[in-house]
Amino acid sequence: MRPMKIIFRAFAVGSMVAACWLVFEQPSSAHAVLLEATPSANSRIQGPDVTIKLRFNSRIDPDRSRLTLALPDGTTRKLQLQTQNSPDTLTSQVTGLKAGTYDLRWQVLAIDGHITRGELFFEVR
Ligand SMILES: [Cu+2]
Repeated sequence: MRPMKIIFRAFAVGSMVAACWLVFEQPSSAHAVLLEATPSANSRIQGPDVTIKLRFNSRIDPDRSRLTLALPDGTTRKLQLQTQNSPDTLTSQVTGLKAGTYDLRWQVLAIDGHITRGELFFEVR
């Protein structure tokens, strides 16, 4: 009985590892991941007008994606997305930014139907 028990345990652990791999690895292959950002994370840039550009690893549905900017005073501003020059990139032009720290939040819908979100901080001087 003992060897059978060990074999069963090994099988159970192996199945769990396989299940985790399916849950965590498989869907992420087409999720939108941020590859490049302007302004880059934690950078200091010159205001008051800033061009925002986010490039992802997959095509983005601009109608179901949004950029929000949290201002130094704590309020948020929904950013107007520009017409896409490239299907994997979102751009926006922001004007009138005063000195301070800004939090750019993005939420995007990738072609596989999954939404991903993230944020990055930058400083306007
Ligand atoms: Cu996905």
